[in-house]
Amino acid sequence: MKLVLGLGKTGFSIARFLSEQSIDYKIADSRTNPPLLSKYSSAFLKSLPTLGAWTLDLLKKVDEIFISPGIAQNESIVIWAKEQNIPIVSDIELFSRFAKAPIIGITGSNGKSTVTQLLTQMIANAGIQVAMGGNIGTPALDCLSEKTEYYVLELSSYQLDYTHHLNLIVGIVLNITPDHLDRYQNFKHYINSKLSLYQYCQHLVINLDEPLTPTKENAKRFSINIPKQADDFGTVTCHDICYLLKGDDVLMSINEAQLIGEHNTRNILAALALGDQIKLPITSMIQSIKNFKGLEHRLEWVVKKQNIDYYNDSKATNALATITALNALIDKYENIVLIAGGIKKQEDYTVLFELIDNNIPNVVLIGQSAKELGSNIHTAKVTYANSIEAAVNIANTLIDSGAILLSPACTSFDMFDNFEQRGQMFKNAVLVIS
Ligand code: UMA
Ligand code: ADP
Repeated sequence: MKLVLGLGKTGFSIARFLSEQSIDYKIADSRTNPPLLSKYSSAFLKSLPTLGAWTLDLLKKVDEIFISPGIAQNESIVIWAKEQNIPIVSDIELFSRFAKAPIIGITGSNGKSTVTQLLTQMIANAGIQVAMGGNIGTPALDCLSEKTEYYVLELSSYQLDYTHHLNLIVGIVLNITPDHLDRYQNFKHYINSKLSLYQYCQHLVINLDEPLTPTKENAKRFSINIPKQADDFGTVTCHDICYLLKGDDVLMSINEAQLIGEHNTRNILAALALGDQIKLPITSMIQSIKNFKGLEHRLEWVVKKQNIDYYNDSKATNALATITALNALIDKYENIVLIAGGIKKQEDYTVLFELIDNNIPNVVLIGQSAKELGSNIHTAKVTYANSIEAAVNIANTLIDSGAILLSPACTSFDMFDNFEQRGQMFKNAVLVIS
């Protein structure tokens, strides 16, 4: 008997898959009302879920556990299962047992979704059947199809922690910065979790600018700098224009891409190196880069109205993400109004405050942390607003040309359901401006 732990997207997809395979399972969630309960109950009447606090009873007659990534390793059920030597397996490992086409794995602290999406588009543009899933939103098992020629999976450290067997044709660890430290004993454990991806790869892609990545032979390499070897991807800046390079060959000017910011140049280089490892034609990859609009809510250009460009970066829920967005726009615009605020994270915002004071004339603050953020901004003019619509209207009165950027550096839960709703409401408010 298998035990499925968690009744979110992942647990649901595992239950559906096991049912289709006629494999006996039971399913449990520590929440009394997990998000997919009603959907599950109407689809799989035969195996009713056990809800509420974990009990030892759950492990009776269980020979293998399929676990959701949201369940931490220090949960009692995980500790008991380990004591009883019951294997604990991620949906990713289960997926890889059944996937017939090659799998590409993408992990890292930042940029995973952008690179996953761009690479998927590159593969599709080359006329190859490709399926995309994992941490990006669609559980891997929901992607399984006989027709697929490549799978592109975004992998979180949570998923990697419960994965011990995986066959990747190529994989990448994009970058590693402190994250999820509530789930890991320390940063070193998080680093090891991310780097574990490389042990599953036939071919590797390495970011030369990430010092935490060990050098590996036979890896395809990229860096924001001039390539060191003929096969490396990199950039060169000539007369203020940045060009993408493979070795000495100029591929395109970065101005031809719709993605902006140095972080996105790195993401593009990563996608190129991954695509090159599976021998996608360079010309078709270049076309995909030019066509790629990026992901919603990540430094997403919304519209230009009366000389003002509006950007929605609602996904920026921490200081570093907002720093990244500002750095991408500061060189492009003389006048920027930043709309920020929400629930502040327990992290150091000093660098963000300095960046604002040195470069941004106007800030409009919303949400629970507005006053606290405002008290740390000294040079920029700070205005407070009590809704996103009011923030947009105030921002509009502050400049005649330039950019208005929503990049909150905070989570959204004080005023919105999630960052997606915050971004959508920002866009709605922008679009009604006359
Ligand atoms: N939970 C319980 N009890 C349980 C099971 C879960 O309390 O029995 C809680 C967890 O602590 C967590 C939440 O429920 O806070 C959701 O966990 P889950 O594992 O049920 O989540 P799923 O709905 O299955 O979604 C997961 C990923 N979520 C997490 O890793 C937390 C989704 O990534 C992923 O898109 C989906 O599988 C499909 O693969 C989301 C995410 O936030 C976007 N990922 C983190 C990130 O990107 O930083 C890692
Ligand atoms: P992830 O899926 O890893 O969360 P996304 O592609 O969704 O990453 O991007 C989320 C945010 O992370 C972006 O809005 C940007 O602020 C930041 N980001 C994206 N790519 C990078 C990168 N290569 N390096 C640093 N920060 C990045």
